[in-house]
Amino acid sequence: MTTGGNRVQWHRSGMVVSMAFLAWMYGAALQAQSEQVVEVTIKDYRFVTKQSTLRLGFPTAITVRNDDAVRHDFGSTMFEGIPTQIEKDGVIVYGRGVGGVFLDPKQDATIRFDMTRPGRQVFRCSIHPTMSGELLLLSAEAV
Ligand SMILES: [Cu+2]
Repeated sequence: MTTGGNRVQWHRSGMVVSMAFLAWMYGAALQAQSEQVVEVTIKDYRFVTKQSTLRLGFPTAITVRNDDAVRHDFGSTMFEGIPTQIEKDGVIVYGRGVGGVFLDPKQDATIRFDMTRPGRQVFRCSIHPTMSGELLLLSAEAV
């Protein structure tokens, strides 16, 4: 993501943030049991992904951990235009147009959103262009 939009939109109007937060709380309360989780570990300049079958339209949490001693980036266009929540260091940021998250050595983060786009979703590290990985999303009919 060298040309993407704002990576994380820290500055939002308070009203948008609180409405979004309420919406998220509502969603979390309803669907805490059905969240699908993807685990991504960054090690030796590679993305190692653990995922089960991912269904569209379900709340999804991508946990990313940087096990390397250098800074990495988990960036993707899969969040484009989708309300996305990023939790890092106990701080939750919410926005649209999120491009991804930077991770310092040994840092982790959780990205939550609703999967809505089928197919292969690529993610990359903008700091190290050779690093990339992908998720495969199946449509509901294919499950
Ligand atoms: Cu990297």
